[in-house]
Amino acid sequence: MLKIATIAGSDASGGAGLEADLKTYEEYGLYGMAAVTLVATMDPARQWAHDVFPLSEKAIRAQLETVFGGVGVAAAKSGMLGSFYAVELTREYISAHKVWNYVLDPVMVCKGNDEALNPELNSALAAKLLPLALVVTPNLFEAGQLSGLKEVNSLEKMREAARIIADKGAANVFIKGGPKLPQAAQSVDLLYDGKDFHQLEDTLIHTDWTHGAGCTTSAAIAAGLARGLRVYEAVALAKKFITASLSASFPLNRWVGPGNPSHWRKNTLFGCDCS
Ligand code: PXL
Repeated sequence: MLKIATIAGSDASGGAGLEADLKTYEEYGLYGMAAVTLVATMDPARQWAHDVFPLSEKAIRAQLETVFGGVGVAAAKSGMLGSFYAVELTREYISAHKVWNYVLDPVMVCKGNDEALNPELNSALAAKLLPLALVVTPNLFEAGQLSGLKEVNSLEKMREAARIIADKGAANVFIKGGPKLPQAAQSVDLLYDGKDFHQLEDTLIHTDWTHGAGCTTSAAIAAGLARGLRVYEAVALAKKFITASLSASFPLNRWVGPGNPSHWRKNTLFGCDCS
Protein backbone atom coordinates (compact mmCIF):
# COMPACT_ATOMS: atom_id res chain seq x y z
CA MET A 1 0.00 0.00 0.00
CA LEU A 2 1.46 3.37 -1.01
CA LYS A 3 1.42 5.89 1.79
CA ILE A 4 0.94 9.64 1.54
CA ALA A 5 0.70 12.46 4.08
CA THR A 6 -0.86 15.85 4.47
CA ILE A 7 0.39 18.52 6.84
CA ALA A 8 -2.65 20.78 7.05
CA GLY A 9 -5.45 22.31 9.04
CA SER A 10 -8.67 20.52 9.84
CA ASP A 11 -11.75 22.12 8.25
CA ALA A 12 -14.64 21.19 10.52
CA SER A 13 -17.05 21.62 7.59
CA GLY A 14 -15.26 18.83 5.75
CA GLY A 15 -14.80 20.51 2.36
CA ALA A 16 -11.25 21.86 2.58
CA GLY A 17 -8.11 21.22 4.63
CA LEU A 18 -7.00 17.73 5.60
CA GLU A 19 -10.54 16.38 5.13
CA ALA A 20 -10.38 17.25 1.41
CA ASP A 21 -6.86 15.81 1.20
CA LEU A 22 -7.74 12.46 2.77
CA LYS A 23 -10.87 12.09 0.61
CA THR A 24 -8.74 12.74 -2.46
CA TYR A 25 -6.02 10.30 -1.38
CA GLU A 26 -8.68 7.64 -0.92
CA GLU A 27 -9.90 8.19 -4.49
CA TYR A 28 -6.36 7.53 -5.72
CA GLY A 29 -6.23 4.27 -3.76
CA LEU A 30 -3.59 5.49 -1.32
CA TYR A 31 -3.16 5.16 2.43
CA GLY A 32 -3.50 8.73 3.73
CA MET A 33 -2.03 10.11 6.94
CA ALA A 34 -2.40 13.55 8.47
CA ALA A 35 -0.45 15.88 10.75
CA VAL A 36 -2.93 18.53 11.93
CA THR A 37 -1.52 22.05 12.24
CA LEU A 38 -4.68 23.87 13.32
CA VAL A 39 -8.41 23.48 13.57
CA ALA A 40 -10.56 25.85 11.50
CA THR A 41 -14.21 26.36 12.42
CA MET A 42 -16.99 28.40 10.82
CA ASP A 43 -19.68 30.08 12.84
CA PRO A 44 -23.24 29.94 11.48
CA ALA A 45 -24.22 32.70 13.90
CA ARG A 46 -21.64 35.04 12.31
CA GLN A 47 -22.29 34.47 8.59
CA TRP A 48 -19.88 31.56 8.52
CA ALA A 49 -16.95 33.64 9.89
CA HIS A 50 -13.80 31.56 10.32
CA ASP A 51 -11.95 30.97 13.59
CA VAL A 52 -8.58 29.29 13.73
CA PHE A 53 -7.21 27.29 16.66
CA PRO A 54 -3.51 26.45 16.17
CA LEU A 55 -2.10 23.26 17.67
CA SER A 56 1.01 23.51 19.83
CA GLU A 57 4.52 23.03 18.45
CA LYS A 58 4.81 19.91 20.57
CA ALA A 59 1.61 18.37 19.18
CA ILE A 60 2.63 19.08 15.56
CA ARG A 61 6.14 17.68 16.03
CA ALA A 62 4.77 14.51 17.64
CA GLN A 63 2.46 13.93 14.65
CA LEU A 64 5.26 14.55 12.14
CA GLU A 65 7.40 12.05 14.02
CA THR A 66 4.58 9.50 13.81
CA VAL A 67 4.04 10.05 10.09
CA PHE A 68 7.57 10.57 8.75
CA GLY A 69 9.73 9.01 11.47
CA GLY A 70 7.46 6.07 12.23
CA VAL A 71 6.03 5.18 8.83
CA GLY A 72 7.43 7.05 5.79
CA VAL A 73 5.62 8.25 2.67
CA ALA A 74 5.75 8.17 -1.13
CA ALA A 75 4.61 11.81 -1.24
CA ALA A 76 3.34 14.62 0.96
CA LYS A 77 1.57 17.94 0.67
CA SER A 78 1.25 20.85 3.04
CA GLY A 79 -1.74 23.17 3.27
CA MET A 80 -2.71 25.73 5.89
CA LEU A 81 0.16 25.90 8.40
CA GLY A 82 -0.91 28.89 10.48
CA SER A 83 2.21 29.46 12.59
CA PHE A 84 5.96 30.05 12.19
CA TYR A 85 6.74 26.86 14.06
CA ALA A 86 4.49 24.81 11.74
CA VAL A 87 6.42 26.23 8.75
CA GLU A 88 9.76 25.44 10.38
CA LEU A 89 8.68 21.92 11.41
CA THR A 90 7.43 21.22 7.89
CA ARG A 91 10.82 22.30 6.51
CA GLU A 92 12.62 20.15 9.07
CA TYR A 93 10.67 16.93 8.42
CA ILE A 94 10.37 17.22 4.62
CA SER A 95 14.13 17.76 4.30
CA ALA A 96 15.30 15.30 6.99
CA HIS A 97 13.14 12.53 5.48
CA LYS A 98 14.07 13.48 1.89
CA VAL A 99 10.49 13.72 0.68
CA TRP A 100 11.16 14.59 -3.01
CA ASN A 101 7.46 14.32 -3.93
CA TYR A 102 6.50 17.33 -1.85
CA VAL A 103 3.64 19.57 -3.00
CA LEU A 104 3.39 22.98 -1.35
CA ASP A 105 -0.09 24.52 -1.38
CA PRO A 106 0.73 28.05 -0.19
CA VAL A 107 -2.64 28.65 1.49
CA MET A 108 -2.90 32.33 2.32
CA VAL A 109 -6.61 33.00 2.15
CA CYS A 110 -9.89 31.26 2.71
CA LYS A 111 -12.52 31.47 -0.01
CA GLY A 112 -13.82 34.91 -0.81
CA ASN A 113 -11.17 36.62 1.27
CA ASP A 114 -8.53 38.60 -0.58
CA GLU A 115 -6.67 39.73 2.51
CA ALA A 116 -3.55 37.72 3.29
CA LEU A 117 -4.04 36.19 6.73
CA ASN A 118 -0.51 36.96 7.83
CA PRO A 119 2.00 38.54 5.40
CA GLU A 120 5.07 37.78 7.55
CA LEU A 121 4.11 34.15 7.83
CA ASN A 122 3.76 34.06 4.05
CA SER A 123 7.32 35.37 3.61
CA ALA A 124 8.62 32.66 5.97
CA LEU A 125 6.66 30.05 4.04
CA ALA A 126 8.19 31.25 0.75
CA ALA A 127 11.75 31.36 2.09
CA LYS A 128 11.70 28.02 3.89
CA LEU A 129 9.40 25.82 1.81
CA LEU A 130 9.66 26.93 -1.85
CA PRO A 131 13.20 25.46 -2.16
CA LEU A 132 11.87 22.04 -1.07
CA ALA A 133 8.80 21.97 -3.29
CA LEU A 134 8.64 19.69 -6.32
CA VAL A 135 5.41 21.52 -7.15
CA VAL A 136 3.94 24.70 -5.66
CA THR A 137 0.25 25.40 -6.40
CA PRO A 138 -0.67 29.08 -5.89
CA ASN A 139 -3.95 30.60 -7.02
CA LEU A 140 -3.76 34.04 -8.66
CA PHE A 141 -3.75 35.91 -5.34
CA GLU A 142 -1.05 33.67 -3.85
CA ALA A 143 1.01 33.91 -7.07
CA GLY A 144 0.93 37.71 -6.64
CA GLN A 145 2.09 37.43 -3.04
CA LEU A 146 4.85 34.87 -3.73
CA SER A 147 6.21 36.73 -6.76
CA GLY A 148 5.86 40.24 -5.38
CA LEU A 149 3.93 41.24 -8.54
CA LYS A 150 0.99 43.35 -7.49
CA GLU A 151 -1.71 41.74 -9.54
CA VAL A 152 -1.62 38.52 -11.48
CA ASN A 153 -4.66 38.69 -13.74
CA SER A 154 -3.57 37.52 -17.20
CA LEU A 155 -1.67 34.65 -18.79
CA GLU A 156 1.22 37.02 -19.41
CA LYS A 157 1.39 37.92 -15.70
CA MET A 158 1.02 34.25 -14.74
CA ARG A 159 4.11 33.44 -16.83
CA GLU A 160 6.04 36.30 -15.22
CA ALA A 161 5.01 35.25 -11.71
CA ALA A 162 5.84 31.59 -12.40
CA ARG A 163 9.39 32.50 -13.47
CA ILE A 164 9.95 34.56 -10.31
CA ILE A 165 8.54 31.83 -8.04
CA ALA A 166 10.73 29.20 -9.75
CA ASP A 167 13.75 31.44 -9.15
CA LYS A 168 12.92 31.30 -5.44
CA GLY A 169 13.45 27.56 -5.50
CA ALA A 170 10.30 25.66 -6.51
CA ALA A 171 11.09 23.05 -9.17
CA ASN A 172 7.63 23.35 -10.78
CA VAL A 173 5.09 26.14 -10.45
CA PHE A 174 1.42 25.42 -11.13
CA ILE A 175 -0.64 28.63 -11.12
CA LYS A 176 -4.38 28.08 -11.01
CA GLY A 177 -6.16 30.68 -13.12
CA GLY A 178 -9.29 28.57 -13.00
CA PRO A 179 -12.41 30.71 -13.32
CA LYS A 180 -10.63 33.86 -12.15
CA LEU A 181 -8.94 34.89 -15.40
CA PRO A 182 -10.95 37.71 -16.99
CA GLN A 183 -12.96 36.64 -20.04
CA ALA A 184 -11.89 33.03 -19.75
CA ALA A 185 -14.20 30.72 -21.68
CA GLN A 186 -12.32 27.70 -20.35
CA SER A 187 -10.66 27.04 -16.98
CA VAL A 188 -7.02 27.88 -17.72
CA ASP A 189 -4.07 26.95 -15.51
CA LEU A 190 -0.34 27.22 -16.17
CA LEU A 191 2.49 24.83 -15.33
CA TYR A 192 6.09 26.07 -15.49
CA ASP A 193 8.77 23.40 -15.14
CA GLY A 194 11.70 25.79 -14.97
CA LYS A 195 12.16 25.63 -18.74
CA ASP A 196 8.83 25.35 -20.54
CA PHE A 197 5.30 26.58 -19.99
CA HIS A 198 2.36 24.20 -20.32
CA GLN A 199 -1.12 25.63 -20.53
CA LEU A 200 -3.83 23.31 -19.19
CA GLU A 201 -7.43 23.92 -20.15
CA ASP A 202 -10.66 22.21 -19.25
CA THR A 203 -14.36 22.98 -19.09
CA LEU A 204 -15.14 25.97 -16.91
CA ILE A 205 -17.63 24.81 -14.27
CA HIS A 206 -19.99 27.61 -13.30
CA THR A 207 -20.65 27.06 -9.61
CA ASP A 208 -20.43 29.02 -6.37
CA TRP A 209 -19.69 25.78 -4.50
CA THR A 210 -15.91 25.63 -4.83
CA HIS A 211 -14.92 25.29 -1.18
CA GLY A 212 -11.76 23.16 -0.92
CA ALA A 213 -10.99 23.18 -4.65
CA GLY A 214 -7.41 24.34 -4.06
CA CYS A 215 -6.81 21.74 -1.33
CA THR A 216 -8.25 18.97 -3.53
CA THR A 217 -6.12 19.99 -6.52
CA SER A 218 -2.82 19.99 -4.63
CA ALA A 219 -3.73 16.71 -2.87
CA ALA A 220 -4.52 15.14 -6.26
CA ILE A 221 -1.13 16.26 -7.62
CA ALA A 222 0.65 14.74 -4.60
CA ALA A 223 -1.40 11.56 -5.00
CA GLY A 224 -0.47 11.28 -8.68
CA LEU A 225 3.20 11.70 -7.78
CA ALA A 226 2.88 9.00 -5.09
CA ARG A 227 1.47 6.71 -7.81
CA GLY A 228 4.62 7.31 -9.86
CA LEU A 229 3.32 9.83 -12.38
CA ARG A 230 5.68 12.51 -13.69
CA VAL A 231 4.88 16.08 -12.75
CA TYR A 232 3.07 17.01 -15.98
CA GLU A 233 0.96 13.84 -15.91
CA ALA A 234 0.14 14.28 -12.19
CA VAL A 235 -0.95 17.88 -12.79
CA ALA A 236 -3.00 17.02 -15.90
CA LEU A 237 -4.81 14.20 -14.07
CA ALA A 238 -5.42 16.46 -11.04
CA LYS A 239 -7.05 19.00 -13.35
CA LYS A 240 -9.42 16.36 -14.72
CA PHE A 241 -10.11 15.18 -11.17
CA ILE A 242 -11.02 18.65 -9.84
CA THR A 243 -13.14 19.43 -12.91
CA ALA A 244 -15.15 16.24 -12.31
CA SER A 245 -15.39 17.06 -8.60
CA LEU A 246 -16.65 20.60 -9.25
CA SER A 247 -19.15 19.36 -11.83
CA ALA A 248 -20.92 17.60 -8.91
CA SER A 249 -20.45 20.34 -6.29
CA PHE A 250 -23.27 21.00 -3.86
CA PRO A 251 -24.25 23.43 -1.08
CA LEU A 252 -23.85 22.53 2.61
CA ASN A 253 -25.89 25.56 3.59
CA ARG A 254 -26.47 29.05 2.24
CA TRP A 255 -22.83 30.07 2.72
CA VAL A 256 -20.67 27.24 1.54
CA GLY A 257 -20.45 24.19 -0.68
CA PRO A 258 -17.64 21.82 -1.63
CA GLY A 259 -16.81 19.80 -4.73
CA ASN A 260 -17.52 16.10 -4.72
CA PRO A 261 -14.24 14.19 -5.02
CA SER A 262 -15.97 10.80 -5.28
CA HIS A 263 -17.98 11.85 -8.34
CA TRP A 264 -15.54 10.49 -10.92
CA ARG A 265 -15.31 7.08 -9.24
CA LYS A 266 -19.05 6.77 -8.79
CA ASN A 267 -19.59 7.59 -12.45
CA THR A 268 -17.00 5.04 -13.48
CA LEU A 269 -18.18 2.34 -11.09
CA PHE A 270 -21.90 2.78 -11.50
CA GLY A 271 -22.00 4.37 -14.94
CA CYS A 272 -24.57 6.90 -13.89
CA ASP A 273 -24.60 10.62 -13.29
CA CYS A 274 -25.05 10.11 -9.57
CA SER A 275 -23.90 12.77 -7.10
O1 PXL B 1 -9.37 26.45 1.25
C1 PXL B 1 -8.38 26.91 2.11
C2 PXL B 1 -8.41 26.21 3.44
C3 PXL B 1 -7.36 25.38 3.77
N1 PXL B 1 -7.30 24.71 4.96
C4 PXL B 1 -8.30 24.86 5.87
C5 PXL B 1 -9.39 25.69 5.61
C6 PXL B 1 -9.46 26.40 4.37
C7 PXL B 1 -10.60 27.26 4.08
O2 PXL B 1 -11.60 27.28 4.75
O3 PXL B 1 -10.36 25.80 6.53
C8 PXL B 1 -8.18 24.10 7.17
